[in-house]
Amino acid sequence: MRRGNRSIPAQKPAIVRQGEYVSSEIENRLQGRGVTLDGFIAAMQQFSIETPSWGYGDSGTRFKVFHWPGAASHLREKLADAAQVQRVTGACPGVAIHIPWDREDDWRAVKEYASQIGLRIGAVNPNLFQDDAYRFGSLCHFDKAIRQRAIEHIIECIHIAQEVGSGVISLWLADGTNYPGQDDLRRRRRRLLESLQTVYAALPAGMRLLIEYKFFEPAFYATDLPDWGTSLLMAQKLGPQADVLVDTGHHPQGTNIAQIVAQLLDEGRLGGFHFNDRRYADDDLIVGSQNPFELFCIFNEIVSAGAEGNANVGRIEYMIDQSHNIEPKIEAMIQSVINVQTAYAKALLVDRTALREAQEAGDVLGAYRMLQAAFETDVRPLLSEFRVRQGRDPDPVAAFRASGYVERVARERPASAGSSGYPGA
Ligand code: LRH
Ligand code: MN
Repeated sequence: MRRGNRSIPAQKPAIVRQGEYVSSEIENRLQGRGVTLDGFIAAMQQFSIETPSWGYGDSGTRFKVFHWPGAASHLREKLADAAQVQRVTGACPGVAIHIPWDREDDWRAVKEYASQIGLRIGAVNPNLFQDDAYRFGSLCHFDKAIRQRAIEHIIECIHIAQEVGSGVISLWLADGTNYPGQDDLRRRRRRLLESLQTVYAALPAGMRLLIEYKFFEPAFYATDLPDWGTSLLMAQKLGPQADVLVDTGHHPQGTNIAQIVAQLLDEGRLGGFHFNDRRYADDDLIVGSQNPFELFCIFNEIVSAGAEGNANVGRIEYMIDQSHNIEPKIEAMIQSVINVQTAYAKALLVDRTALREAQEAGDVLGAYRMLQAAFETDVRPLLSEFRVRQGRDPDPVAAFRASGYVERVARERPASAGSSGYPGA
């Protein structure tokens, strides 16, 4: 089978019969919770998550960027790697891009190349944090000319999105101040709103603007978009095409992100997620690798709202935003997709009727145990069954390792072919 200019060995799905993975005992337990195997499989089939182009290139910390042999260094290599993740998981046909890290001359050719290898270009991320001009901010800068420059970059990204067939602009601002008094916080807020209104007016019908927040870094006194409330207020002032993006690494320690998700769903303004995990700050580690119960609670809020017909649930953009500084990048992405599928699968197994009864009977621990029972259910057999029914290997990581892709690209791709664009890479 040929894809682009490289032959990818045909995937020999392991000879596994349908229904082999899910014993009748498991199926009965599901039934006991009001869940059918077919219903579970159908829900998993509808779930997809975007991978970030920047997760395939070299990345690091301010201390060091380690170069990974064969790491993708430009968009087509990043897409080729993303196609591997899609091949073994079937859950991530979309790839988010970052401009200018992924800038190309012919976006139609990129769209064509992506579809040839079974992908589509997802969210377009403007970059308003790497230009010298943005030392004091971009859309909040006190100099109107700098704000205009930033607005023009976002409008360029809107045009790129139109060319590649993407319906999402995913905007994060590094804007903020480092010292009290450095700038007037109310005037910055008004500049931000005015700038965003100019951007919003440039959005074609149907295109969404997702407003990401982060409580600190690189600003260390005040960040102009520090929390979900500020992003929500801006989205509400702008209009229905603007929503809030929740990056799971962007909250103060101890924040209950599941509650933020519940609130945004109830407001109908949850635009999407940048999934990753952290122990300390914005660590951008593999989602679900440090606190899988937190991720489960987030999906529990989404499934609960969906079960009650919440319309916002069908409009959530699921995306991964990570940097793989020491671990193999493609395998890390596959593991991330598996971890998200696992959290979602467990949330689908909550007995919602019994949970509601326990909640409204004040049965505190009874209600808690409903979630605990779902979280502690080993969903691997169910996910294996789901993958086998799609003609895929039940174990995506094993399937990828068996492909020899990593060894081949390490041979084929010139060592320092150029920077992935990541700071310091
Ligand atoms: C900022 C952020 C943002 C991206 C960047 C790569 O911390 O989460 O979403 O633009 O990481
Ligand atoms: Mn992010």
